[in-house]
Amino acid sequence: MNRLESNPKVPYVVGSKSPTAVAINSASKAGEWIKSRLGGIHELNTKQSPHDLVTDVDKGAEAMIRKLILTHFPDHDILGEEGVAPGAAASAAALSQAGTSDYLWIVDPVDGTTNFVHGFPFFCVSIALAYKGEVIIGVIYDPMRDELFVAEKGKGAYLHGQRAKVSGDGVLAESVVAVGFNPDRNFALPTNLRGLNALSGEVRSLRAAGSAALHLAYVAAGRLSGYYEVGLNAWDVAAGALIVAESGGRVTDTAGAPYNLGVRHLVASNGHVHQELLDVIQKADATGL
Ligand code: 2AM
Ligand code: CA
Repeated sequence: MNRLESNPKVPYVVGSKSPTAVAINSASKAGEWIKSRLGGIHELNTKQSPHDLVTDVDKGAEAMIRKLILTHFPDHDILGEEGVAPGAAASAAALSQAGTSDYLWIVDPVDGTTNFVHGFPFFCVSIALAYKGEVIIGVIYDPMRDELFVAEKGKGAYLHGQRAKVSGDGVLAESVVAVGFNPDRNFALPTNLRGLNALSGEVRSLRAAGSAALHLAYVAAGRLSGYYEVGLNAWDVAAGALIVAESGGRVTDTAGAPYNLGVRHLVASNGHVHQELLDVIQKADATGL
C-alpha cells in the first residue's frame, strides 16, 4: 500500500528530484510564462508608492513556483516577494519568522518588475535555497535571452553548462560597475545617489539596468566588475550572491562584512576591485549603515 492509499490526506510527494533540478525547472517554467505575458499585463497595482509596481504576472509566477517547489518538498518553507508587505521592517520580520524547516526557499518571481511593465527586456526569475540560514543553491533565469545561471555551494557557478567566471579587471578605472535605484525614495535613493555620484568619477562606466539579481548574474559572468546598491531585500540578492561567490567573486555588505541573508546594503564584485569599491562608498557616506 502506498502513502496515498493509506492516508488520503497526506499529499503525494514526488521523490528523487534534486533541489537544484527543481529550482531550475521552476525558474525556467515561470520564466517562459512571464515572457509570454510581456505586453499583456491584466492588473497593474502599486505597493507602497507609485514607483513600487506589482502585476498579476508577479503573483501568478510566484504561485506557480510555490506549487512546483511544494510538489517535491512539501515540508520546506518558502519566502516569496509577493507574500511580504513592502518595507525593511516587514522584510526582516518575514526572514526571521520564515518557518520551522531548516530549508528555506527564497523566491523573486520577477526581479525587474518595472522593466517588465515597461517592456525593457531586463528581468529574471530568482530562486535560492538556504539550509540553516546559508544559501546552498542559486538559480537565476533570464527568459528574454534564455540565460540560466546556476550555482551550488562549493561546486561552482554555471551559465548553460559553462563555468561562470568573474572578470579580471584589477582597478575601478577599468571596470564597468552597476548601481540601482529601488523604489525606497526616502532612505535608499539619497544614499544610492551619493554612491553613484562618487563612483561615476572612478569607474570606466556605470550601468543601472533595474534588476539586482541580473546585475549579480552579470558580475558572476564577468560582464560587470561590480555592483552596489543599498535598500535591497533578501529575495533580490540570495541567489545572485551565491552565483557571484561561486564564480570567484566577493559579496559583502557596504562595510565589507560577509554576505548573509539579512544584508540589504550590498557590494558585489570580481574580488579585485572590492576594496576600492568599499572605500569609495565609505568616503561618500553611501553605505546606508
Ligand atoms: P523587483 O523588480 O523584484 O521589485 C532595482 O534597483 C532593484 O530593486 C530590483 O531588483 C527591484 O526588484 C528591487 N526592488 C523593487 N522594489 C523594492 C523595494 N520595495 N525594496 C527593495 N528593493 C526593491
Ligand atoms: Ca526583486
